[in-house]
Amino acid sequence: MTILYSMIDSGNCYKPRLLMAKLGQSFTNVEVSSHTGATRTAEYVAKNPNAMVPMLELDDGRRIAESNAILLYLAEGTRFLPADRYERGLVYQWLFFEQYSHEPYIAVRKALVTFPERAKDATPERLATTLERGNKALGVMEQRLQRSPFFAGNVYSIADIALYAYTHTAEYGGFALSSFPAVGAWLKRVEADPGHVPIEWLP
Ligand SMILES: N[C@@H](CCC(=O)N[C@@H](CS)C(=O)NCC(=O)O)C(=O)O
Repeated sequence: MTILYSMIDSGNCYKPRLLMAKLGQSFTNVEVSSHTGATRTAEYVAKNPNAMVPMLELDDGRRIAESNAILLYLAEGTRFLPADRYERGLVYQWLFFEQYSHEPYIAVRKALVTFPERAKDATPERLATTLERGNKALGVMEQRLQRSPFFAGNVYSIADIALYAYTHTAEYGGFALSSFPAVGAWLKRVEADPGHVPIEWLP
């Protein structure tokens, strides 16, 4: 049985859960929470030296980490990864954008303001930087979504899953999604795609 090591309130971990739900792929979910230090135990670090979730373990014991790499692995040959070379290029573009220009600000700001163990890191400077850069990322998304229903073009792909994971909870981090109407409309389109499940969903 495929195993997903994941944390229930993590957007990065929600990405593969959402895709596997949509694919109807069966898996066992093993909760490994950074809140309790479970990502840093010797047993877990032996499996993932980067001490992070999510991590996927295949039936034969091989493992793959990094949420967007897991999405690419699972989406191979499905409707969630376009066959067209240019559209695939766009999927990669938005997956890299998510990790470099979006998640480090939008996900991190939410963690700073909502996770008690991160309160000590929530300095005024950090809160200001994450707000400014997160709003910049939302502005880039807004521009794209004014011209296209989904990130890779006309159809839903794993780029939408990757960007939905932390955008849909961005308001908990202090971002005003009402300032980004095309992003708001896209969130609804993502939720309307068949087989959508919320972040709390477990197999
Ligand atoms: N680039 C990684 C980031 C994963 C990540 O940040 N995971 C967090 C939970 S959202 C984690 O495991 N943190 C472990 C810790 O803080 O001890 C990915 O996309 O999978």
